[in-house]
Amino acid sequence: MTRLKPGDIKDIDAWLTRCDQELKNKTGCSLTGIACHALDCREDVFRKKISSVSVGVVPIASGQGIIGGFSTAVCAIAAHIGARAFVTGRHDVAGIAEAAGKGADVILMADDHRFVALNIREGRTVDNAEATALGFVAGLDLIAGGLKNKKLLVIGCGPVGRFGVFAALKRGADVSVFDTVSVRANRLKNEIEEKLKTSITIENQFHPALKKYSYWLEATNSSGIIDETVITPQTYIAAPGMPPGVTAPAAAALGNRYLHDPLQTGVAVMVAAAAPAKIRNNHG
Ligand code: 2YC
Repeated sequence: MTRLKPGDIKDIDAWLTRCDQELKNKTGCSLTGIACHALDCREDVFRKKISSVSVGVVPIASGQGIIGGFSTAVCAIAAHIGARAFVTGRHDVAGIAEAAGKGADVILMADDHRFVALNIREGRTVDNAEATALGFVAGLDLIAGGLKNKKLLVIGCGPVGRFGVFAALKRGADVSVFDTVSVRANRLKNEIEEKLKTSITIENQFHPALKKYSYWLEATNSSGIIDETVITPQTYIAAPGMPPGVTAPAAAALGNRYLHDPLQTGVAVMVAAAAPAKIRNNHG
């Protein structure tokens, strides 16, 4: 799992104000709208109810330790979609106890291995990898005018790519996958056949594959693997991968056909998905 750097998240507050406009230009939705689209819940009802949800963000000092600005950024995103969010003064177990003592319904915390939203009332956990995949596939669905029957290439069969395949299949996409480690792609193909009784295609060569698809979910931890030479006017990319797999010139060439952020989409979907069921279960 890629570990964010303070430099990746230093402008979250500024970005959040700018992002809703950018997202609306691209998808027609704000960050809250993307989260609601990802979870198939009505945004108007969600917006009314989310303010009743208390979210405690707990810094975790284990392993490689606390990332400067991480908890503050996570808290700002949770507040931006309307939750009552706070960062605990204490970290680790003392922080978890503090959050619970302050009435948090949901606790957000990340160590070196997992980043989860834990609903302590319902005993439910939402993982950042699944939430990120749901959010970026929802965004791609919006910028692509619907993924149903569209051929989609998922690049990277790690946790985010794997959840991305499930999310895209659920939206009716015709999914293919590529991974530099072929056993990962094969394992995912077998899992999809077992669990969903449907098949996905494995692409074995990266650049020849890119030429065959207009819709890509880039979910790798490889920097700069997609440059402007492979971008066409028909290319649409949702790119949760960190560090960014799409170069700056390629992102400029894509314009509104490109979605990427280091944390916001995943956290917005985590908070929405971890919110009490009465808030989410108002299907659009
Ligand atoms: O500040 C803290 O509490 C640290 N323990 C946070 C560590 C986060 C490690 N994970 C990452 O940097 C990213 C996540 C944002 C999503 C996947 N990896």
